[in-house]
Amino acid sequence: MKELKKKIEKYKTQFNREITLIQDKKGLQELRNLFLSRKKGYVSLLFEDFKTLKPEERPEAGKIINELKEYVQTKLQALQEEFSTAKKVEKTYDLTLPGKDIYLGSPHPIVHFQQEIEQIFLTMGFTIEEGPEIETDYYNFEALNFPQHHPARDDWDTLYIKDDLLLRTHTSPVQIRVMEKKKPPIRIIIPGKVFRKETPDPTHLPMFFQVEGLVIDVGITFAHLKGTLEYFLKALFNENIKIRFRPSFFPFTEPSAEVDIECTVCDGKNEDCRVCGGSGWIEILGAGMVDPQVLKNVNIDPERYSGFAFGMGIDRTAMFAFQISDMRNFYENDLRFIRQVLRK
Ligand code: 2NL
Repeated sequence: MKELKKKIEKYKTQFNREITLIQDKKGLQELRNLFLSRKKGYVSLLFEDFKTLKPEERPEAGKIINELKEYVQTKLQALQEEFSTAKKVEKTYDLTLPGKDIYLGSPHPIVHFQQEIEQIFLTMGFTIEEGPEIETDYYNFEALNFPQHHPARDDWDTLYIKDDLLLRTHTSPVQIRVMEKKKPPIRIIIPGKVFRKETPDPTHLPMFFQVEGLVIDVGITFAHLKGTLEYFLKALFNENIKIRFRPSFFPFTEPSAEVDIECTVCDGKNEDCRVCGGSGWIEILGAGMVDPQVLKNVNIDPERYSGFAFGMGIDRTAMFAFQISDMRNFYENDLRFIRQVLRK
């Protein structure tokens, strides 16, 4: 009897150890066979021992053998259920569902719009140039035909770093730098940041983006200017957009013009239109024939060469294109704004 109790203890310990090692249904069946198989299972063997016991010992022996049997059965049953529910969960996976979206970012609306502009000019054979954002008085004003202390400089609301060092107020200094280095033919655009001393409001910021363009060659006329800008504006807005040229003045071009497009919001039909103020036209570009003095300043012979130039605010134009009423939206970094696919 004592031996029987010891054996039962040993089997139970063995069972408890082995059940923790089971990985699958096959392992479960093997353990069941080891303990409960009718012929050679441990429980059956215990009942063989039972037969050798004295009659008075048998009731207690029978009880503890049966306890082990029940213990083994219950544990195996529980494990079996665990395996089948795990399998059920596995079956409920829908492998056709799309994965979780990982947000990878998107181009900022201004960057996107700038790239659209660049693409149109690249198609026309222009190249893209860049230059410094901190400039000298010479490149930002002097070379562009602004006389020293001339009131025209006041229109540019310049942010000065030192007497002779400033934040560029337009990207024109890059054109000057390119013309100093390269001889015509020149066909370039310069997109980039420019800076003005402005208090932020819906249509003004102290930093914004501009794109300027320059073409210099033999025999360039105002017709080339008109044709190029017409092609550009039709590609950027739409094929049927109406365009108008008005006389204007810039120190660095002569003659100069301002270029308007028909209001894309009201088509000139709403007297109270918030976008065009009821005029039906939106001012979009400044342009002109490069002043001969500017060509002289960079040692290009104005008797031999002529050219045209233009400038456009990227933020301002993007506001019309996307119909955004406040320029500050572009710089508030609200992802709900930035992530919107604003065009195409
Ligand atoms: C505007 C007007 C303009 C230019 C920029 C330019 C540059 C050189 C020589 C001559 Cl190096 N002109 N640039 C010409 C006409 C207009 O910009 O309203 N910009 C936002």
